[in-house]
Amino acid sequence: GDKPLVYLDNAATTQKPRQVIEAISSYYEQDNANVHRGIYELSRRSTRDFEAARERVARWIGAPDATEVIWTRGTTEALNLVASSWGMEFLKEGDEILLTEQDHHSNLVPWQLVARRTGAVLRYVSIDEEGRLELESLDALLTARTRVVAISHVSNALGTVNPVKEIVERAHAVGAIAVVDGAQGAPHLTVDVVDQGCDFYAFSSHKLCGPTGVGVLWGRRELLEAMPPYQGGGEMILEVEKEGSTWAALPHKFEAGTPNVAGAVGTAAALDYLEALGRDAILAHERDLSAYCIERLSELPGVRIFGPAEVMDRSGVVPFNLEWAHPHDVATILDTEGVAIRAGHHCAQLVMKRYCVSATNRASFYVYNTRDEVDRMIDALRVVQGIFG
Ligand code: C6P
Repeated sequence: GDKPLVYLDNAATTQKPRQVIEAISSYYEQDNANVHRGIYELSRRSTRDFEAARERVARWIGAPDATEVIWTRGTTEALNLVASSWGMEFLKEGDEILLTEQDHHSNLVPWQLVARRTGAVLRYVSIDEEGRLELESLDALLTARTRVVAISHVSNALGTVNPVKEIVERAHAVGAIAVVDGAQGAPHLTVDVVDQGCDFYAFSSHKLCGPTGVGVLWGRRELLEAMPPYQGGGEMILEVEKEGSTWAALPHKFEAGTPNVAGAVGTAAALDYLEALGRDAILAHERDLSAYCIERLSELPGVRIFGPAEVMDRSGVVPFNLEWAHPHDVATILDTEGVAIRAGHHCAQLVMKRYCVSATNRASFYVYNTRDEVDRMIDALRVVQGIFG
């Protein structure tokens, strides 16, 4: 269109800074070779970049050791890895998996699949009017049969920042492991997996200014050691015999096939970029925009805003509905005004069901957004109001 773009769909994916694009093209121009295989200089360089990126990620999330950092295609694959490998090995009939109504499908469906195959039972933590997990119900839901508690650090459909540390402690108290979907956490909050105490933490590079198709699973060493491989292939074996094989050491046991080396390099560049901005500054900026957005939205008639009223309990995600216009119509008209927001169920249909809506509008902010852009969205919503209101 002829209107300058206002991009407010950062929870879906972020735009890429020049530093990231240049790191990727420079890798392809100068260092490209397969990793961990060649005996020649170029492959050593590629392997060095790939492993340095792993170290970079370890620092970003406070992982004690980079060999606990596994490259995946993204959050979705990371969570499927845990459910398939850990779940299929350690869950049995009657065991309980505790999920939440708040979670993204990628932290629900893999566990549903494993439950069907193992006979494990699914339980759900409900959410209150403001989109917070109902932690009072944890006492009843966490039992000696609970083996896994899977939660998100931050909800993509509500913006709620969850008290992960407290939930992890309570999961551990009954002997369950805690799996944290950090897709909306790692890009926005300081993450320290040791302090948080979780057993697994997953996130995607593309939501923190990095490239698509690459992400991370961090896992606690003892658990990763005890788990069988997720996929078989090159890179992940020690010795192959006709009857079976032995596995490579961590992290390679979980990295079958040629990895996304350029993706790893781009991820490291993205983390350097964000670190230079400062993680506290990023979160403060997002919260300022959320607060401003909520304030400006409240000027409109018939507006319903989802998620916690307290802005310190949310990140840069503002879901809202307008009584007088369907979210898909809102997003379509906003698009003609040059404003990109997301409308739909946000892969969190349990959240939609909880609030009896089929869809919501969602504005989500990142480091480069401004208050002026929020104003542009409000102006565009006035155009919608002129048509439907
Ligand atoms: N949420 C959104 O618009 P992938 O697709 O694997 O990179 O991430 C999946 C995922 C998992 N958990 C949470 C909390 C997420 O927000 C997402 C991706 C996007 O909200 C696309 S549905």
